[in-house]
Amino acid sequence: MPNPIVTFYGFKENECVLKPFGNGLINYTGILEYRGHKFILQKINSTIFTDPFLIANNIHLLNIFFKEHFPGYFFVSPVATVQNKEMVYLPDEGYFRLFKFVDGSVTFDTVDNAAIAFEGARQFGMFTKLLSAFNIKKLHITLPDFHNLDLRYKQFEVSLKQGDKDRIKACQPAIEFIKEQKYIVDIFNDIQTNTNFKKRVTHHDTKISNVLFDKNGKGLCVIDLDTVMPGYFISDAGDMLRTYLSPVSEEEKDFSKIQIREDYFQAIVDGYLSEMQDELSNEEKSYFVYAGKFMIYMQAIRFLTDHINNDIYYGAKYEGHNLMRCNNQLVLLKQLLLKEDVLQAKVARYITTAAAIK
Ligand code: GN1
Ligand code: MG
Repeated sequence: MPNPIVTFYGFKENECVLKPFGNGLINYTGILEYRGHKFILQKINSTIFTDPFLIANNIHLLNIFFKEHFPGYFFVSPVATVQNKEMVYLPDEGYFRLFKFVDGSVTFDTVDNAAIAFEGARQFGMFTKLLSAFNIKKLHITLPDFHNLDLRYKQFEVSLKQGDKDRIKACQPAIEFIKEQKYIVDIFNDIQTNTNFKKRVTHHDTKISNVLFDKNGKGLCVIDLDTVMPGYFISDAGDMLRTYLSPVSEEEKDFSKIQIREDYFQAIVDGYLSEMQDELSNEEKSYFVYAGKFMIYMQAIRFLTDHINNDIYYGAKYEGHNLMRCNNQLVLLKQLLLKEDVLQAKVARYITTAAAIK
């Protein structure tokens, strides 16, 4: 991608080398080298984020808050252009931003030891906790209804009426299983009117690859702040459970490798609550396992809906890719359901009064 965008940062285009980086599904991410310095260049997918300046504005506000209240917190903010802009729009090219590459940092696509799960969870917990005094009303909604499970289920139902007939016929078992688990949507709807649940600054994409670590496996910071919006803790805790509990990711085709590792569950709870213990109500904590069900189920629905709609959202690298991802997530969900009681017992020590366990 020869890119005139770099000239906005005062770089000489012919001295820049750009290579794709990471496994993000939505935005283009590249690593840019210029005169011995490394940067991350991202092009925002503006079909999905229809107003990327809202993202830039949110990140700007968070940066100001951290600088003022927690100057020691490591926050990766975009590099400003020569004209002091944090995002660049070029009519024929799109929306871009640049970050300094954090030297010595590493990322993981899967979690290979429980200490990494603890650290990842601690980082996301810290992010929300430090922002507890930030007024959530100031945040723009970059993706309306992003984690609205009720709406995701309705979109799935619409796809069953309007989507690809052959694909629908060929994935009946997945459709049936999702319908059978609809109680997960009902619980979400109850949460929305439950006064013991609070909306906080929520990351909404807490997969392990969104945490930067140092070479010794210590968490440095969280990245990918495009979906930071007001939300419930079940979004963040749930996506950690979805992506740290199993040794393999949503891309794994050999489902026999999908497992729920109990010690990793404990590490996520301990890591997240090491920061969030005093923030969450007892009732919220009692939904920790539900959080995993919520996010795995929603991700399965999103992948299946996309498969039925001919892969218009996530795209597909091979025929049936999104159906495979959906089935992978459904196996993960089934495994979680089998261990629900054992896992819930691991949260109990954090619940100080007799809150009902969900
Ligand atoms: C997308 O693009 P990426 O990989 O950061 C998606 C998340 C999903 C994830 C599944 C805006 O995230 O919600 O959990 O794929 N982001 C958006 O891998 O839809
Ligand atoms: Mg993301």
